[in-house]
Amino acid sequence: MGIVSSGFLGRRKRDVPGLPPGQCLTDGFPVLSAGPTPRIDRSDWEFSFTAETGSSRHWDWNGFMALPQEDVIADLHCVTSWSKLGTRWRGVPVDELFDGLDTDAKFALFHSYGGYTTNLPLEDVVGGKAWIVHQFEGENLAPEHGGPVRLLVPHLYLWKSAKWVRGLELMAEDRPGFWESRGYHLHGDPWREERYG
Ligand SMILES: Nc1nc2c(c(=O)[nH]1)N[C@H]1C(S)=C(S)[C@@H](COP(=O)(O)O)O[C@H]1N2
Ligand SMILES: [Mo]
Repeated sequence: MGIVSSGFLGRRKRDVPGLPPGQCLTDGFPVLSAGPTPRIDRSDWEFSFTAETGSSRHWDWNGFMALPQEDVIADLHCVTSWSKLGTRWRGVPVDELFDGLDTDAKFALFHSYGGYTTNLPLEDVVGGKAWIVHQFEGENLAPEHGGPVRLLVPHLYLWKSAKWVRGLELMAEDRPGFWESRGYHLHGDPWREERYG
């Protein structure tokens, strides 16, 4: 008597460790941008952090590079269904931007050069879960992938990792960003397939 497991073929791909449901592996690094690539010189680049109280802090390139840096190995998961495992980045933990700041805010909105935005619960960007990165695989981050710096939030779908990031705004109430106001999920956990709605 033959025993046929109906899920056998499909299961092989899904059983790759680190690959969330509905995702396929890629060795390439697709570029997904909603508009043209902004070109920002490091000498012109500035990052602004505004708290829900209205108080703000700013970093220019040298100030940002003087913050503590970390090397990060991360798996990337795009909602369009590709995943890329084991990528290497270097940058500043988002936690460092909060140094000495006491906040009651529950949500964050990141702003990019070019106008892109993305919203996240604050608990998803602090506690060692998110970085503002300027190197990919040991090289300066290429403009099409978000250089000079992008946000990296690897535990959520990649649309949350805002390229060309230039600001962080803390909010008492949640406000949808670019893709979130066009039907993408407010949270975006790839392990729960929080893709849309
Ligand atoms: N500023 C900005 N950031 C962005 C985007 C964008 O269009 N503009 N696209 C998002 C989406 S949908 C994805 S999947 C990733 C793609 O990053 P990559 O082009 O480096 O692969 O960037 C995210 N960050
Ligand atoms: Mo995406």
